[in-house]
Amino acid sequence: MFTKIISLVAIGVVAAGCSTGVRVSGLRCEYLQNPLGIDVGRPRLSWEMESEKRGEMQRAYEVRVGSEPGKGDLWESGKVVSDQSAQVAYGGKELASGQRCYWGVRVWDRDGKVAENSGWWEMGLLKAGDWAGAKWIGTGKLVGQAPMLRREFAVSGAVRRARAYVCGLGYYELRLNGGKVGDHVLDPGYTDYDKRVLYATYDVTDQIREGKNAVGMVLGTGWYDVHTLAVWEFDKAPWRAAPKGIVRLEIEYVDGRKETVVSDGSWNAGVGGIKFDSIYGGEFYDARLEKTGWDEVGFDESEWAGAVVMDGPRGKMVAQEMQPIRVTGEIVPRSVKEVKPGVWMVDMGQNFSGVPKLMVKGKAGVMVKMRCGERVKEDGTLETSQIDVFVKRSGADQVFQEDRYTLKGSGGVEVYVPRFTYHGFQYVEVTGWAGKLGVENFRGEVMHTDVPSAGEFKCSNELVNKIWMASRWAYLSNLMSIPTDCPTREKNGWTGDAQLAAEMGIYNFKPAAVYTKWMNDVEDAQHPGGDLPGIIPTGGWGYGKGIGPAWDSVAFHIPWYLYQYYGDTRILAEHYGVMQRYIEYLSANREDGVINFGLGDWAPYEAQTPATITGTAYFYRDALILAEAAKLLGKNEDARKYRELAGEVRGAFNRKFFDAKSDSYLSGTQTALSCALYQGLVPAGHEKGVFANLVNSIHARKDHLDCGILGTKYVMNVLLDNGRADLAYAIATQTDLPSWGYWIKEKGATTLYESWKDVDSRNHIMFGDIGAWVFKALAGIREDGVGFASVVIRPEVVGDLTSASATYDSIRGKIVSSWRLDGGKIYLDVTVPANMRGTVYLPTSDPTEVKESGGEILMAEGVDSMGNEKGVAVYAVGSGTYHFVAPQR
Ligand code: RAM
Repeated sequence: MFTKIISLVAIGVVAAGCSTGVRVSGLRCEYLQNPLGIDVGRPRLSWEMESEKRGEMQRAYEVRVGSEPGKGDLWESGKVVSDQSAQVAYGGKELASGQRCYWGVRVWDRDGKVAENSGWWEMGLLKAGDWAGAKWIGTGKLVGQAPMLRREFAVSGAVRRARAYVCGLGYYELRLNGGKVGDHVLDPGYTDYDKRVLYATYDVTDQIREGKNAVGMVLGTGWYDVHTLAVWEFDKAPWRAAPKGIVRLEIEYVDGRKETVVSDGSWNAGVGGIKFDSIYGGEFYDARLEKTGWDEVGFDESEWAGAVVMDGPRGKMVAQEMQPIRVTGEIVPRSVKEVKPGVWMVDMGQNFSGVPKLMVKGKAGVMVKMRCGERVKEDGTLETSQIDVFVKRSGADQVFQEDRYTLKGSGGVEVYVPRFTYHGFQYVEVTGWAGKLGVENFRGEVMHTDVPSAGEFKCSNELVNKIWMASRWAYLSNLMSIPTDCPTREKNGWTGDAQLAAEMGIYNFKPAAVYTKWMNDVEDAQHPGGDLPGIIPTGGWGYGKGIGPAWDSVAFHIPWYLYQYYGDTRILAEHYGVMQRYIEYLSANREDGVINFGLGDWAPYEAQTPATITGTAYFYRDALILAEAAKLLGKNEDARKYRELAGEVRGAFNRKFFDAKSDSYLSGTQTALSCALYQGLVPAGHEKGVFANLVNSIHARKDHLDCGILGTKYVMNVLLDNGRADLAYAIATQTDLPSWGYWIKEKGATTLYESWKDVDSRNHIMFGDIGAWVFKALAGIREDGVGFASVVIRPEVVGDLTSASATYDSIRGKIVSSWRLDGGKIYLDVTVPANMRGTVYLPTSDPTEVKESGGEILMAEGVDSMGNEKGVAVYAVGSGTYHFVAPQR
């Protein structure tokens, strides 16, 4: 990327007045904070070192793991001289099911000062035998009201600790003594239930009491029992069966006795208010059928039958080691209007994934219908034709994103939140209510996999801020235990969309645990011959030559990003076989050295790029990633073989598609040119020529993109990496077709769309890499090395921008880059966390005039990145906060 690297100088200057204490924070186990239910045998630990001191590094660490806080009886790493602070694998005694492990880490700084901190993790149920006695139970009925299962049990003494291990398919809600257990919704995460089934672990110590207790479970259909029409035939999924659940409660008394309560034939089964639930359709709830007190002691079960013991799913039970889906926020509607007599429209003001919440007071039997969607028609009513096409096409008489609530007439305000469905929507069309409705009657419950935020961004251009914000909403709306394409029409784990959005996700959130889980799903989905489906999980649809490498490459790119951004080599090791089988599959299916099948630059504007170009280019990148992974894993023979294969593919690619005379690639589109550059396929000496052609083709479009989802990611990154961030910025700030700004300005978008012309879904993330680009380009925060051992801060001062700032919570700690222009000067504030190095590229007209924190500057030199750029001062820095001031360029 940068051809001239400046010699490093160690910087150890202590800014006056700063505290110099060293601290350790951010302790994680398998990317999670103090997790319950880990079933990885050797969990990996990470922490962050903190210090205000410049140039601070971790000289050594020591990890102790014990059965009690402060003890090291399970493992002591000893003092390890290393700056490693992530992916440190537990190396002690074999751990048992349910075992609580307390760990502490100690770090030594450069002066030998020590800091420490502690955390814990708890093992899940490691062996199938741990579920002994627990049976899968339900009502045995395929379609009908949501099953409710209950049982009472006695607790004979003071409880020291209690755990609930639970899974309910498709979805469950577990209840104890009248209250919900945990805060998960739409649990468990979606998997191929024939391969793998996720269970959750809850600490229920506080919900259990001495004496009589009641446990209950409600089951939804979810992805396990798709009984309504689905886009890709999930109603025929091989795993499909009637809802069922399994529970194991483990109670430990203060006096050491242990007791377990398990789901079995002794439970009773009934039904209540949920009359219908469907992942696509919605939920119907009749409050008159509610069974008040069913989850409490003393409920009259005389009308309930015995629970039916059922065959369990075929998949193995594994711990759900990722953040669950939660309700993460509540939206107050912007307006509620009567658009036609009796037809009310609720405008949430934000497109998102979740469910509407209804709060009304009225007579028993009144049914309120809520249909959710992303658009309204001219007459003000709901428009769903862009998202319910597959239902309409089939002619099926089926509801879509529709919730119904029938009042019980309690006399008070009745509150209804659908439990076993979710929708993508901004608008809710409400009918069936005779009276007036207002903002006070509705809320929007925002739902998604609850990944912590990692990045914040802000700049002086409001449009760019809005695009960034829309990308975040689109990403989260499409993170529902798997990355999805849209929260409406499909809700599917489209691999191409996920592959393109992964870096955006990593810059903005902490999705490593979700991706780790989803890579298992990818592995589960692969055919023995290497073929991968376009949607994961799949019920069988999407194999063969229809989709192809641009989508399937997710099996390479996501593990590689986890390695690059978090230093995760285990993910490469674990899924090495998937990559290898896929590469062998592509090798066997090339024609004349190239790939002639699959999807290409999907959802283009006008220019069409042959899929053979982008597909073959992914083949090349994938072979290289595999070769690199092989090298890292010590498989040298494989490394050589796949590097050679990559070379062959590169040769074939250029032979077939490259015209050396014009420095162009077949079709000459922005996507073709940027693809060759982005994937590193351009023959040496021709990079500048191809790049010039790309720039010209962008100018020919009046500085607009003319790409689909693949080209959009390539063009923006290639421009940035070749010194034309200004042109990328011009593209990013357009407001006419095709552009992100068009969606924002013309359509009032609050999420990203599926198509430039806005004819499809309004909540796709596949054009979303812009949400990573703003961090890389405008704030200039770029990973440099592996796992942020070092960072490059290289803000691009472009266009009308007068300021930009971002923070990024990397695996090694928080990075800050913030700049502003003022009075002919550029002010740049940079924070590099302890245990990280950085290189700062400061744009200035005069590198000799740079001041830093009012003090002497340590090193400045012009850098030449493409042989045509001057006016950048470059500093090698250690950790610390730096305030640069320099003449504006
Ligand atoms: C659509 C999906 C997805 C895309 C595929 C090819 O059905 O919504 O975004 O990856 O097509």
